[in-house]
Amino acid sequence: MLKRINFLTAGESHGKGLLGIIDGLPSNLEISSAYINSQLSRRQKGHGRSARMKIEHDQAEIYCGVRNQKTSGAPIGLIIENLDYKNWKNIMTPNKIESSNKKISLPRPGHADLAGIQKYDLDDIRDVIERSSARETAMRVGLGSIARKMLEDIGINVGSRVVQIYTIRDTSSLSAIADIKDLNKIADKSPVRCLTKEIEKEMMSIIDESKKSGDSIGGSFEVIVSGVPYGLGSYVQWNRKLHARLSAVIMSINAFKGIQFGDGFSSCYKKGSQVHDEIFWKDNKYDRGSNNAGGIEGGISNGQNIVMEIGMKPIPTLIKPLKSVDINTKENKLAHKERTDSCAVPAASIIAESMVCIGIADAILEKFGGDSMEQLKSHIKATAKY
Ligand code: EPS
Repeated sequence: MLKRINFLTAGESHGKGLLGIIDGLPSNLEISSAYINSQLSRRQKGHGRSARMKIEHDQAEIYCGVRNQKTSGAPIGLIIENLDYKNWKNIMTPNKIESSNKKISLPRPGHADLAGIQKYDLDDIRDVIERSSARETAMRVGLGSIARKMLEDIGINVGSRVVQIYTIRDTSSLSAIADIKDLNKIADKSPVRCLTKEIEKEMMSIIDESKKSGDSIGGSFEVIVSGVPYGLGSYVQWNRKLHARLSAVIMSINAFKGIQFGDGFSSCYKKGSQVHDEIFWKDNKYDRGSNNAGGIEGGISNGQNIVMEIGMKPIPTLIKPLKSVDINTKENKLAHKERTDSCAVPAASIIAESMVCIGIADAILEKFGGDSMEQLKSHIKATAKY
């Protein structure tokens, strides 16, 4: 559902590394590896990650499309090396595997394993694990950070914070944060990206408990976009509606189970008079008094912050595995287990931000056009309404 931007990723979790291409961004956008890497390091943090994150120090090499720290308008290619590859060379080699190759035959419930081997006629679940792994999301953050930089340069900021882990919910509102630009600075200081200190402690201890018992837990987080002008997306055609387009890019992220805009599901169980944001005229512009709609009405941005809550399921690799069936013998056994994260919700919030950056950048380019940053900025200056 992207109109102007295309992107692709490739790479396996324990292979040589990840490749990514993003196409359709304007020329003369200033971008550096340091900027991309600062976003990659945000994704690597979070209480509940596995020891893998101690091995990896994700750094993107800008392979093409950027010269002298400026985009040229050409497709931009990134490479992120997997430092863990050195420990997996014998298994992940594209050449004939010479060492003993122990195939994985016990699919994990909740993972792509069983459906994946059926679909691709594979006899080793390793082939499914490697590409369906959330390792791929490192590249989403890499590519998304270039879109993020474009948005920042035109006054749009994307931030997030964790609101729930397992049963522990942070009900604090964001009203204390005057500028969404500051949200990440505050949330990033917390090991679970939670804004309330006491709840943060509870979230961390529930992650520790779950890890100790060999289990995993999920949760949810809010993503907020500020500085959005009126008119991104449209009501005139199904595939131009902004919330549908954002949902498509967000729901493509591993383990995400649902998304709601503004008051979302809770608004569905209230009366219209309790839900819809009334319209006022204040200081020479429209004012809404509330933002239950989450910044999108009729599939169009309405000048308010775009607010989404996104839910992630517990990771399916369990240290204390669930029941499964051996794909060769059909015997009942326990599912495959290997090193895993016990909770990746804080990291998932960064990945969601990155996909939102791509979705919003795409809608901005669709509405305002332009092949260079100069053209984009002058089109925005001439026609954008806030
Ligand atoms: C993942 C399992 C873990 C995570 C991995 C995703 O990897 P490993 O099996 O190597 O310990 O650490 O996430 C990443 C490597 C990453 O960069 O996010 C999975 O099964 O999806």
